[in-house]
Amino acid sequence: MIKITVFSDVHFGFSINEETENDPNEIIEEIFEKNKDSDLIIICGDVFHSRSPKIEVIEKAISSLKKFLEIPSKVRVVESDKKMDNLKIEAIERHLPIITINGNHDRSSIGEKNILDILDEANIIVHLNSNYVVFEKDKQKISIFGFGNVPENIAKDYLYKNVKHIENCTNILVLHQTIYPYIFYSQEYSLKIDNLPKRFDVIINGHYHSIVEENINGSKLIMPGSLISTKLKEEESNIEKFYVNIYIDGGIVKTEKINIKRARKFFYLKFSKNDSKEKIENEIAKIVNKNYIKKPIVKVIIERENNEDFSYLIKEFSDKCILLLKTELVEDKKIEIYSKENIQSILDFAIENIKKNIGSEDFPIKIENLIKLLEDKNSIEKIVDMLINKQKTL
Ligand SMILES: [Mn+2]
Repeated sequence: MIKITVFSDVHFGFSINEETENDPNEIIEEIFEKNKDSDLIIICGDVFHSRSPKIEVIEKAISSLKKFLEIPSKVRVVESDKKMDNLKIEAIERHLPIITINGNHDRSSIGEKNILDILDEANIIVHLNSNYVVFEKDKQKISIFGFGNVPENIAKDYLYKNVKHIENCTNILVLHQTIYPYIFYSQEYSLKIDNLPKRFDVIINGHYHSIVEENINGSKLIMPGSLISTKLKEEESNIEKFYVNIYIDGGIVKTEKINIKRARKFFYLKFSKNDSKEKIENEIAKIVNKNYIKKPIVKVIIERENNEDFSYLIKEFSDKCILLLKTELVEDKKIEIYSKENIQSILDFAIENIKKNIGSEDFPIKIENLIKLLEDKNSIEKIVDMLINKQKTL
């Protein structure tokens, strides 16, 4: 049996404050402790939060990933279209291989070296960029084709042009793209669940920060989700974090999602201008007064008509959560909302509103006529005369 441990969107280097700096490292530690019997590790992109991370971030990432390298490799390399010297092959066959691809965050421009290429050269990872590697263990062969992130509009064409399916293997495709209908934040996509390449036993996709497991066209589609929350928007709130183990035995593929205990929870609360301070405090307390392994991140958006200061909330809850506060100024507009059906034209809407605001009874000109006259610049004199009651009718 071959066991592959898959996780995604580590985002090394992303942190809200010092307290969250080690979140990816602690999660990887948890994954490592529970999966020392794995044969392969796959990280599906966004290993780093930026394409040129700071030295300190790289160091932290290496110290985290290095743990896996203490585990002896149980696979051997059968073939690959990736340029690999003897040292590389020796490294893969010496310690547990970590396969990576680029995400949109750690992708570099064409021809430019990238941090994952450097870690590959240092034999810490096996970085795939439109390459495949066939591994073998106990006479079972699996081919992994890694497709690093490309702009969404060309993803489908580019993938079809490059993808390689290898015969007599269990075939795994690793991606980091938007796949419709799983849209995370960008609306752009060219890949859909029903136009993914066929004949792959497993398709693993990063990018989408929440777990997905689906069977499509005879393939298992898995999106493990991210290890940490980085967008901090509503769609990323209340999401449990997972990694996935894939077991391949005699060509039969089984997957298992495992909840990450040490993932930091993220909550999002939005209050309208009519919500009282008490309500806001109670709602926050309701969320934070539970037991968490790590202090949760709570983003609080408060709508107000004035510059009321809510920063005391950050202090008040500082021992229970990391509170991210945003007050949004909203104007108190007294314009009535008209449903579309009730408005014949923008002009009718305007006339209606002007009438209401100036009290048309005392106004010397009918508003409808005023608007008509305004269309003709030669009428200005006429309008003035009517307004000062010099002229009574049109
Ligand atoms: Mn990501």
